[in-house]
Amino acid sequence: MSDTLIKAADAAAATPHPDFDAVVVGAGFAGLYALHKLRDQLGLRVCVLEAGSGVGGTWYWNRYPGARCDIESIHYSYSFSNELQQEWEWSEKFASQPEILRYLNHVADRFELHEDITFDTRVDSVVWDDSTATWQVSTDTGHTVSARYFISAAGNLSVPKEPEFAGTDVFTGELYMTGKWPHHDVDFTGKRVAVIGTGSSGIQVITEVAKQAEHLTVFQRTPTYATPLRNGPADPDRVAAIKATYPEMRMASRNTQGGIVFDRDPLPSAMAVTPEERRRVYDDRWELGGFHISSASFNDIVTDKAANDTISNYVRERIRECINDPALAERLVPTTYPYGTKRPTFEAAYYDAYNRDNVTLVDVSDAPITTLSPSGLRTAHDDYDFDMIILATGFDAMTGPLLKMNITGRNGQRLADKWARGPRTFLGIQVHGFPNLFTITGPQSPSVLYNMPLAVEDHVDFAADAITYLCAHGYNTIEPTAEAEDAWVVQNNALADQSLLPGTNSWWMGANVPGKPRVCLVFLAGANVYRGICEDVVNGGYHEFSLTLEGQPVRETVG
Ligand code: N01
Repeated sequence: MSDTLIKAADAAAATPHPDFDAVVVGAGFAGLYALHKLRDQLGLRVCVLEAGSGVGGTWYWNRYPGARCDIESIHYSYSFSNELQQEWEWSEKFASQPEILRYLNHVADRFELHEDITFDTRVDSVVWDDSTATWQVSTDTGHTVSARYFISAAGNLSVPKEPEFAGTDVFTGELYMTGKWPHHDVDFTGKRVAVIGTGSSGIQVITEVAKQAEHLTVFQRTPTYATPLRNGPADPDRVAAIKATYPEMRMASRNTQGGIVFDRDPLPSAMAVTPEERRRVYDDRWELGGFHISSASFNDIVTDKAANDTISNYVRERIRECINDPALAERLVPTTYPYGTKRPTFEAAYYDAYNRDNVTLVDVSDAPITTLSPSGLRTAHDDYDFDMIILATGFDAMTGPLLKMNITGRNGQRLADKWARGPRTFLGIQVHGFPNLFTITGPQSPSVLYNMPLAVEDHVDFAADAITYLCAHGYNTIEPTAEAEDAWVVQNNALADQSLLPGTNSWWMGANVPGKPRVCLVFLAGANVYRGICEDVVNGGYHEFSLTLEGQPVRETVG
């Protein structure tokens, strides 16, 4: 625990003033920028609490072999400092986890952020105290600090999903989770390894483990539609061209749906062109790699089933071409859900792994894994022995990180109770009944469908603007009205219903965690539309919010 937190906790009992103006949870992309923005630009007293022993957030925890970002580095980086974006050099088109972690450490050093971060400290209770208009933030180290503003920068994919099978404590071999990978080297040489899960994490780790393990067995419940990433060394000419107009490029990116300017613009509809033209577009985006195929082909592939069939069939056909054994290929081809209704995955030699003699695919869609055993695992059909098991089974996404902190708002209302049937927010950043709580890239914002560094900058800027507004008017608290929140929830659900997403069991829909409410967790109209809505709210003087001065409402609000 840092001296700052101990001193603040000691002083807490003695003073009615909050220990900090703002407590920020998490020191990943969002928390680092929040600290810089609130401390260095607004002049607030800020404390960052971080469960890990270093900065990096998702890039600190997900250090499994093969971990790499599938958004181009030149986009997947901060834009808030032109000096920073000019001076940092990415070595590859798509950065690996170690390089992103080096970048985030560089940012923390460059902006002197470490000194206000308390590491190895997990927030386990956050309670609003109406009498002092402060949040009381308690940690697993036994300390409580108070703050006027509570900023969750705890991430969207930071709580690994609880295994759906029993026995993780009885397996006597080595057990790993991609989302909590150890800091020591893991040697797969000569080992019989199992990987469970074939999402983004699974396909990256499978690709690497296949090259080393004596034998790799992949347990697949649902095949993925993986398309080529096409990584390579950063192209100096392309980098120079982007850096020459970086601020303009960032602004253009923010005005797109997903926060990335692609090499191609998407066409309006897959159904408005001939089959030959469609094929030409898909082939072209396939060759370009990464998100080009999903985000820069046709605009209606996740809203129109007939349009979707064209891309789903195209990707299926291309997957078949990658696998030598036609029967095995059929087991790797997704058939039960439309392309793009789960988060797209990108591969480099993932399918090649299945052409190796040391890799076996086990389909557990009909015969689920029931338990790990002392020597391996058991499905409804068979027993398997392993030296190592790797869980790549995903996350309790979006709401999990917030609910895990046990947040209690006004009148003792628990966030977990309020969200029992799914999240309720306004703009995905504030919650009625939870004053001065800001959820960076929270549920019902574009979040994971918006290039994350830009998404976190926009949200932190929104929070900073709201705090500045409060300070300028002498107000104590801000929270959305119930009416504004209701309307936002309705709008989110209506957008989801206009898409193909609700029909698929994805983490976007909360459907990967048994018992979790099935509701779309992401605002689907695009970052550009969302930014326009936020701008109107700010320019309109926060009319969708209740504001208080010394505990008294300062105006009757409109919904
Ligand atoms: O998790 P997932 P992830 N028995 O939920 C399977 C980001 N990310 O960690 O589909 C058997 O996608 C599950 O099967 P099913 C990215 O946003 C980005 O891979 O539920 N299998 C699925 O195959 C991504 O979307 C990058 O039927 C079980 C897998 O486990 C998000 O993180 C890299 C099972 C989970 O896939 C999450 O990705 C990594 C069970 N009981 C992550 N339970 C890049 O930028 C679950 N599964 C490249």
